[in-house]
Amino acid sequence: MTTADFVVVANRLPVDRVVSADGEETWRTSPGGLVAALEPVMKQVDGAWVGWAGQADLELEPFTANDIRLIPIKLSAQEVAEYYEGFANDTIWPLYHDVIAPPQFHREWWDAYVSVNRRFAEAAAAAVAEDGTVWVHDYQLQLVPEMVRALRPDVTIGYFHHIPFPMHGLYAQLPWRDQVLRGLLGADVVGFQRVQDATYFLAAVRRRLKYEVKSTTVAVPGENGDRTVISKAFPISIDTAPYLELAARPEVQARALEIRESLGNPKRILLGVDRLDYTKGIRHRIKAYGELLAAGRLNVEEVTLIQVASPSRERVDAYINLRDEIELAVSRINGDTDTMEHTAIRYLHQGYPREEMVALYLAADVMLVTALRDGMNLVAKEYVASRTDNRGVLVLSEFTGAADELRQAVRVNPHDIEDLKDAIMTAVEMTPGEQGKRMRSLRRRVLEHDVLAWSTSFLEALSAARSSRP
Ligand code: GDG
Repeated sequence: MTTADFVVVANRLPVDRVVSADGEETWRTSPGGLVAALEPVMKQVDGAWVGWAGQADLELEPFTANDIRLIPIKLSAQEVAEYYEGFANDTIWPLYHDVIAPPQFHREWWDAYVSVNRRFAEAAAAAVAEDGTVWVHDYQLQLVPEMVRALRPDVTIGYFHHIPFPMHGLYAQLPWRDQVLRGLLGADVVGFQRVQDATYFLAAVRRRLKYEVKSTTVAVPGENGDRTVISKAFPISIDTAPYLELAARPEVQARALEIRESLGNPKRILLGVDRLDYTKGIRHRIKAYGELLAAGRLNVEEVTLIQVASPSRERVDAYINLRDEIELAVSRINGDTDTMEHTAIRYLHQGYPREEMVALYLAADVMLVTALRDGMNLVAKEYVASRTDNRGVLVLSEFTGAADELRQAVRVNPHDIEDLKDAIMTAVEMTPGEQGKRMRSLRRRVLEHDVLAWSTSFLEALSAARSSRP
C-alpha cells in the first residue's frame, strides 16, 4: 500500500456519499468546518484521511476524492450504536459539556469504543510513511494517539480536541478516566480550544497519573526515559473567504431583504443557528425571549426570532426529548402572541445551504449564541465574518470558547434568564454607531485569526515537537 507523509484521522471522512436515482454513487465534500480547515493543508502535502463514511456496514476500498486520499473505516450497525451514539455522544459529550444532560456509563459501550479506536489506529499506522505525521481529531478518538504510538514510534502525533475538557470534579466520574488520559498522552501535542480546557486536562494528568507537569509540558515516563507532551490552546476558526464572498453577492443581499419582508418587515430580526443540541442553550434563549414578549418589553409586531435548529443525533434519547421540549415552548409562545401578520418565533428544524445561512446572517440585527457550554462555536465567527456592513449585534455566552476572543460581543450568562433578557434588550436597542464600533473590532479578530492561522499554529507546534525529539 502507498503511504502518506501526513495522515488525518477523524470520525468522519470529509465527504458524503450521494446515490442518484439511477443508483450511481458519487462523493460530495461535506460542508463541515474541519474539511475547510484541512483541505488547503492536505493539498500542499502528500496526505491521506482516515474516517468513517457515515453509513453502517459500508465496506469501501480506499479512494481519492477532490485530490485527497480517503481511507474508509467500516462500522457495523452495533458499533454505530455503541461507539458513536453511545460512548461518544451519550457518555463523553454530556460529561465534557458539564453534565448538562446526565452521561450514561455502560461497559459494553466502552468496549466498543476501545475496539473501534483500535481499528482507526491500525488504519492510520498502516497509512503513514516513515517519520510521517498523524493528526487525530476529537473526542470520538481519544485512545488513538497512544495506539498509533505503540504501533509506530517513529511517527509524530498531534491530537486536537474540538469540545471542552471538563474540570476534574466532573472528569473524575468517568470510569475509564485513566485510560482516556493515557490515550491522549500518546500524542506529542494535545491541543484544546481554550486555555481553560488545557488547564483542566493538565490538572487531571497531574492528579490521576501523578506525572510531572510544568506550564504546558508533561513528562510522560517510559522505558527509555521521559517523553515530553505539549498541551495548550489553539482556538479554531473559520475559512472567512466564502463568507465575505457570499455577503458581497447581490442575490444573497436581496434574499436577506426578502426574508425580512416575508416576516412582515419587523424592526428587529433576532437569529439563532444551532444543531438541535442541549448544549446550545436554545431552551434558555426561547424562555428569555418569551418572557420579554409576555412582559411587553418586546412587541410581536416589531420583532421576530428566527431559530434554525438543524437536525442532530436523532436516535439519542436526550435529543428526542429536547426536541419535544423546544417545540412545545415555541408553539406555546407563538400561540400566545402571534397575530395573523406577525409571528414571534419562526422555528425551522431543517438544514440549509450556506448561501441561505449567509442571507440569514445578513438579515439578523441580533445574533443569539447562548450555549451553556461550547468548545468554540463557529456560528458566532461566521456571523461576524458575514457582516461586511459593520452592522448587527452578537450576543455571546461566556461559556463558549469564542467568548475568549470576541470581547466586543454583548456577553451573557445564559443560565441567568434575567441577564439573558437584559442582553437581548441591550442588543435590540443598540445604536448603529455602537454596533459599528463593536463589529469592526470583532471582524478584525476573526479575519486575522482565521482557520489557516489555526492549522498553521498547530502544525508549527507539531514540527517543533518533532525536532525536539531525542
Ligand atoms: C463542534 C464543537 C466547535 C449548522 N446548521 C447548519 C449549518 N450549520 C453549521 C454552522 C457551523 C457548524 O454547522 C456548527 O459549528 P459549531 O462550532 O457552531 O458547533 P458544533 O457543530 O457543535 O461543532 C464546537 C466546532 O466543533 C469546531 O471545532 O466550534 O464548539 O461543539 O459552521 O454554520 N450549516 C449549513 N446549514 C445548516 O442548516 N450550511
